[in-house]
Amino acid sequence: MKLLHIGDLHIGKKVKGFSLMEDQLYVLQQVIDTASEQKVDGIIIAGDIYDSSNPSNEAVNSFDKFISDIHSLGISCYAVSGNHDSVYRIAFGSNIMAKENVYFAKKYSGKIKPIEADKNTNIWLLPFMRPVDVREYHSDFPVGSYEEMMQSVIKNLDIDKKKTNILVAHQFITVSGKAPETCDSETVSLGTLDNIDVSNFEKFDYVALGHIHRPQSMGKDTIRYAGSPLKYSFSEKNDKKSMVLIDTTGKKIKTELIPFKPLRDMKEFTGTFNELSKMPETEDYARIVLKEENYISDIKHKLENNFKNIMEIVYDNAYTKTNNVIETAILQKKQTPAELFADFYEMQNNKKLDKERSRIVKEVFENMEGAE
Ligand SMILES: [Mn+2]
Repeated sequence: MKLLHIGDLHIGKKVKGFSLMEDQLYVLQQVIDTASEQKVDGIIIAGDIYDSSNPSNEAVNSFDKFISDIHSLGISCYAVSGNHDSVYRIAFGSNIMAKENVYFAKKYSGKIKPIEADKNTNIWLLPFMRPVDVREYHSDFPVGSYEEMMQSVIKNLDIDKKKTNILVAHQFITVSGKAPETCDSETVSLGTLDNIDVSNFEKFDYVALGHIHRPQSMGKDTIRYAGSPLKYSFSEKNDKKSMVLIDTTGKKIKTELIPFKPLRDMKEFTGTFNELSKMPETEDYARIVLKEENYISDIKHKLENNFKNIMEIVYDNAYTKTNNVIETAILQKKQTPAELFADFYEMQNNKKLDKERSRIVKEVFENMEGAE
């Protein structure tokens, strides 16, 4: 079987107020084109289909077109919901659509049956889950952590080892405690709370993961985050987004990364105003790092001749450098709001807050606390 693995579409996502719908339709079309060129048998969508559990009409309409296009190719679709999706809304009509080989994972209810993708291949669809979603169905197993949740779910699967088993999941996976490379556009919890070690997936021949937006394998080639099809933050400016082509026909599963070409890239441009205004015109989403000591009025407007889609402008100069140092210093100290204000006053005015002013500031903060 040949399958395409994608994930974290976040259809309907806005970045810095820009709708990316046109960019999203552009990359979804590449999925359809690749599926057709490569003659794949199905497309796996590993969660975060939408950016919101209550997606906009436009987002729903775009996804509807996408699954209709997949269906028109005469191939299957295997999709799960992510932490951004509503599992109930994603699974709406799933029994009916399954008759047309469009499969959506339902809310977990204690038992999962595989989808027999062909006579040798079973595909297991797990929606994004929290321990609370599983606990009531597995009272015989401790389900405190995400790891225990996954162990109890997998323990309960009737895995036929003679077949190729593919798992689709949307979770935070680690390799012996090592976390995947994350970026700013994901919603992941801090710490080790939702970690699930990769060793729990030994029974599967391929694990199609979603959740992390940077494409990467987890310990071995056949356990992968597809990554998002587009950059959704400037922390991803150097990322190469791709879909995974999986071939299960040989003895060993083969994977190949097929790059996405964005309609507009997301890039950072650094320079003085003079340098920037000599740069070639671009439609790419731009973060401008302006190396100017003095502020330039109406700068966005002035730069828009060259940069058609400016998402962010920041100054890199002596003032912003010291400010960053000051901000970090403030964050490291534990101070009351009144003490913080006194520090700020001193910074701005080069003299200490006098007694009378201190009294007023203290009173203001006390009143604010009282009002809460
Ligand atoms: Mn995501």
